Amino acid sequence: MDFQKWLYLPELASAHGGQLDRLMFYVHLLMALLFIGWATYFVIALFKFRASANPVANPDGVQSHASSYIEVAVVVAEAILLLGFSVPLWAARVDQFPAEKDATRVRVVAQQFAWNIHYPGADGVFGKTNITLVDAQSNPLGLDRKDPAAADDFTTVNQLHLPVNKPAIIYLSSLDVIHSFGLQEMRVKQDVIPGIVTPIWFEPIVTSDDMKKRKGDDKWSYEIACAQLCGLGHYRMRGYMSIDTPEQYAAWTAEQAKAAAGGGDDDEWN
Ligand SMILES: [Cu+2]
Repeated sequence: MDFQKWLYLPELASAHGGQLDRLMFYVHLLMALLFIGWATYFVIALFKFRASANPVANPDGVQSHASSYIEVAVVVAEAILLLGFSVPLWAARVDQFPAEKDATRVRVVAQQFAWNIHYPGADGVFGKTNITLVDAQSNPLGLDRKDPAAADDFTTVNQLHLPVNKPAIIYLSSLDVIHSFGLQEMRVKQDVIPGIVTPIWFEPIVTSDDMKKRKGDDKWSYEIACAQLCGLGHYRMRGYMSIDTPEQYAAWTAEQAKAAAGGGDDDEWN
C-alpha cells in the first residue's frame, strides 16, 4: 500500500522513510478508530441516559465489562505500534549507524540563518576547527588550514551534495541557537543543539534528476528546511540538497576541492 499517497506526505526519497510512513499511517488509523468509537459512544450516551428515560438516578451504574475489554484492546494496539514499529525504527536511526568507511560523512553547522557544510575531502578526515578562527565572511566554520587534515577539506554554504544509494552520516552542530535540520523527502528532522554534536544518518535513494522528472519540474530541488523558529530570519534559513549519481558527485567534489585549493575556474580573483 502507498502510505505516502494516503497521508498526502511529501515525495519519499530515503531507504528508511517507507517504514516511517507506514507507522504514521497506522497511528492515524488507530486515532481515526478511537475518534469514531468515542463519537459513537457520546451520541449513544446522550440518547440512552437522557432525563426523560431516567427519571430516577441508578446507583448501580453500568454492569457490563465491555468498556474494560475495549480499553485493553486499545492498550494492546498502542503497545504493538510502540514496541513493534516505533522502537525498532528509532533504534535503527540512533544505534545502528553504518560504518564510517561505507558512508558519506558531512558536518553541518547551523547558524542564524544559514547552513555551513563541511566536507572532509579525499582523506576522509575532518580538519581541525578553532573557535578563534571563526570569521563570519571568510571562515564561518573556523577551519584551521594549517592542520594537514584540513588541506583537502572544502566548505559550502546552503549547498549539500550527497551521492545516491550510499548511507550519509551528518554531524549536526550549531554556532548560536537551536535550529532543526529538516529534510522532508528523506523523512529526517533533527534538532540542532548548541554545544552538542548530533549525528544522524539516512540513505538517499532518488537522485535530484529523477525527482525532477517525477515532479515534472526542471527547477525543483530538495531543500534543507530549518524546522525550529530560530530568530527573525528563520524564514530564509533554507538550504538546497542535491542527490547525485556517483559520477555527478565525484565531479562536484573534485570541482569543490579544486576551488578550495585556490585553483577554481570560477574564482575571479585568481
Ligand atoms: Cu534556524
